[in-house]
Amino acid sequence: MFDPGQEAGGESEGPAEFDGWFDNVDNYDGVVDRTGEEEITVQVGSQANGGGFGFGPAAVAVSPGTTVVWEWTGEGGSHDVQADDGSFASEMVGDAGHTFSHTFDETGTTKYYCMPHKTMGMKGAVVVE
Ligand SMILES: [Cu+2]
Repeated sequence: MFDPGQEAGGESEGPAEFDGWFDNVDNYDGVVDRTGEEEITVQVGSQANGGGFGFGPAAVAVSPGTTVVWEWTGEGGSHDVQADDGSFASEMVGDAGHTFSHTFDETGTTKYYCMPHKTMGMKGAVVVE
């Protein structure tokens, strides 16, 4: 029979709900507040998840209208940035200094990941509030 194990309870440490999205993301350290800025930068290929396989920071909060610029570190091989809901997708590249940007106009949470390293924990989220 199915064993529910230790799943009872739950975390409620903030307004953002990620439904386990960050369970295997070892550089997730809460939602970093970057609200009130027109443009912010998130690193692609931060040291995490056993190598250069993280987004840094993994989760950020921004204000509506903010442009998020993902900047490749050149670590961890080739990466991409793909919205879990399909709302944006970058090309797959490995070059340090490459950038991809997306402007978030609507409030809500957008999860995203790197396709080749998703199962390793290369995942992030942008919370627009
Ligand atoms: Cu990657």
